[in-house]
Amino acid sequence: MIPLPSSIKLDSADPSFPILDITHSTCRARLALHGAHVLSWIPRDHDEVFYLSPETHMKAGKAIRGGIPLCWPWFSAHPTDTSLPSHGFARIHFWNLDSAIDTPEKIILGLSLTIDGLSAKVEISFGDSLHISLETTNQDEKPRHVGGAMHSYFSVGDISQVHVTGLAGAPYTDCVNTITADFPLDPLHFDREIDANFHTTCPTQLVDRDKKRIIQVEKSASPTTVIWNPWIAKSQRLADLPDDGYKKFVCIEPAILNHEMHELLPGASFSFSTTIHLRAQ
Ligand code: TA6
Repeated sequence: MIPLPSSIKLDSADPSFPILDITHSTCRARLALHGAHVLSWIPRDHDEVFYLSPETHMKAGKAIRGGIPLCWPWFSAHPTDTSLPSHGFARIHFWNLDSAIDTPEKIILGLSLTIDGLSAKVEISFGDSLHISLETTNQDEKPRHVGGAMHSYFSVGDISQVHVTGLAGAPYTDCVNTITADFPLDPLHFDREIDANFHTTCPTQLVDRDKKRIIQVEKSASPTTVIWNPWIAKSQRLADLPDDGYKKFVCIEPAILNHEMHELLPGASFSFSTTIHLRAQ
């Protein structure tokens, strides 16, 4: 383990599953080296931003339910080999912690993972806002196609009191009802399972009237934003989510879907990123 600044402690409650505990003047946060997975981010003067299932696995090889799962180097099912893990390798492997820097404005962590001829480097900045940039480099001798997503589970006070704006007019695919259309002008409310891919590069806002806050999700280099809430039946089917878990989160996911994948020539790199801001409503 590299030397850590005093603002970062290694939570060794489970030595087999290292978690970094961050206490900074701007925020508190927690990150698991497994998946380079943001578990928690509590900006100064705000409540917890992310939902973490009380029934999540926290062990090698199992995806964590909540926080920010990094889906890489593909999103959802692999485009050609369905025997490969859904949402890729990143979230089910331990990443190397390469750097940990404490500045007056933020904590900056650098982590890396190399697997199957592809190298990933993620930079995560915790401060008054949260920034994640995920860079892929093709270490293979042949061109490779790469996609992925930042599958953020945003904590909400009451699902009936939230809506998402910023999607007006965006072409979208409703994956539950297999409908493709342009999204209407009004906000997206949650009264059923929502699993939809919005073709937009615009920021989206999660407006939470219960918590009296607006979470703004900005992004770069990802053509799609996925919105997901499992609702009742799917919550009951997911073993790592309480039956009423759907009431407590909305996923807003900057994504590069399989049909949008980048072709990386040998040695080439590309990055995509997200920045999350909060403001009182
Ligand atoms: O959020 C989009 C999605 O692909 C949904 O279809 C749902 O499966 C969700 O990801 C969770 O996936 P996971 O593999 O973490 O259960």
